[in-house]
Amino acid sequence: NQFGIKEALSQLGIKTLNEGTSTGLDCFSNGAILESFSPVDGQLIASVKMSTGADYEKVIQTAAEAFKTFRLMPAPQRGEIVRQFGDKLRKNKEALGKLVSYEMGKSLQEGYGEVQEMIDICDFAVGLSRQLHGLTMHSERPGHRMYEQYHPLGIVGIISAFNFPVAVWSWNTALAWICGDVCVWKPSEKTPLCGIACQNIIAEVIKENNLPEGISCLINGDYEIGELLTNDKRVPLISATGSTRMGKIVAQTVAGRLGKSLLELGGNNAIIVTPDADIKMTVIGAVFGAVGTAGQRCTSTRRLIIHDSIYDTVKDALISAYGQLRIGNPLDEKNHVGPLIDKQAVELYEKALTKVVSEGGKILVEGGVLSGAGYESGCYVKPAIAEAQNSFEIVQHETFAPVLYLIKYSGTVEDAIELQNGVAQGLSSAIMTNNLREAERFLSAVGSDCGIANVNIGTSGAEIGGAFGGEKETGGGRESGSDAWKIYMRRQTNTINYTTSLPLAQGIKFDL
Ligand code: UN1
Repeated sequence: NQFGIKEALSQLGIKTLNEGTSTGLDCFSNGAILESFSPVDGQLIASVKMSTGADYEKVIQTAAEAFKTFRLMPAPQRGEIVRQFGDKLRKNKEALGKLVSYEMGKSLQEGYGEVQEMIDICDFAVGLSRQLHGLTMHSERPGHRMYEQYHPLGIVGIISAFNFPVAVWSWNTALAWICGDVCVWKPSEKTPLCGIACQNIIAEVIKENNLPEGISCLINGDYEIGELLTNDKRVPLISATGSTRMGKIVAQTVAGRLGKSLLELGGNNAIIVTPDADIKMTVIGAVFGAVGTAGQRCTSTRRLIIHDSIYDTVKDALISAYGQLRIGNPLDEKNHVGPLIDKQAVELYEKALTKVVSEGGKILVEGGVLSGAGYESGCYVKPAIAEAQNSFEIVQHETFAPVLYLIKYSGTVEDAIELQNGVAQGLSSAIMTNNLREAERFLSAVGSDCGIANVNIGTSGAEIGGAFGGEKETGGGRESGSDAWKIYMRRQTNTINYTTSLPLAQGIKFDL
């Protein structure tokens, strides 16, 4: 407990055995026990009761009941609730950041960073609660007014992944709440305690404001409980973050009942390094992008597409930077890289390294699983670099681990862009160059095909103010900033006639 985990758990209301339900006032979970082990030290942190089908039914009814009143609360007042939530997050930033780091395994700084993203989206949402604007249009008919308005949608189902166990939930909820929706969250079964902690924080705000508890609901369990949510006609929007495999199932299920889905799926993000790149900046951006969160961000840098004229310089600089990485307990701020989420992730990492070699790749920085003192959980691996071809099957595939592929290009920036776009995913991308023509081409209609395209920064670390998401197999959804709020509302076009006659549109005459 040298890192204050016990205090953090107690501050966040985490017990040895937790109820995984709504705010806990009316509903209790009755399902099997889900144990949460830390990848940091392999210890059991606490357990959570999973939700049964009957629990799920109670939760949805509680949410539906809450929606009836919450949708009537003026949006700026809902913004005030989100403001109070942001304030509570500020007070709990240290404890929640620590829990994220301990349960998920990312570095403490990144755990705090994740909570900061939650605070930022709350601030963003508070402002937005006075700006849920529709347009007014000029009617073609005299004495008519036409405008559009946005109404609350209903219950928003949120399915989130282990890698951002708290932030992704808040990107959705902060917007959904100011929009007048209520939320039902199924967090990853790998990080259930982060879910309980968030729910405890918002439950306090809801109680202090005498609001119905169903505004924020939590269900814990595996894919089966997720399926109840995605199949449920009472849930008009499903926001799902995770693998492309999972996303395809969710998309088909939700489309089958003509519901809306917001998908944030896999990435296969590349940085193009042109002859005009600043090498020092490139190395910092690439190393953080590849080894930050132990390569488990959907925005992690997986591929570096490097011009052959500077290939060796970049390669040598990377090898030397990797030599300085300290791998170990992520709560200890002197370490750069923490563990992978679990042993299954370690296996996939090992398989990727074997596969890249079998396909003809060359290992430049040796990987491997660490053992011995401090590595007892068996989840710590060495970040690796391999020289590869973009066409390799393993390079085409997103491996959620710190494996970076170096790909050489010769010729022009167009050749590099073709490689960068030559994968099934389309989340994040970047170019390192001081050449204006190259940068602008990369950002043009014939440039990067990703939802995020950066110049002279890496692929990870998107800010809250922009819309976050990607194209192709990344799923097409957009969350957080810009006008991402619109998916959480239903749009209505209204035409009002304030005359005593009824002229028809399109000049149609219909005389009786
Ligand atoms: C994710 O990996 O699921 O841009 C989200 C970033 C973070 C969010 C990543 N702001 O890296």
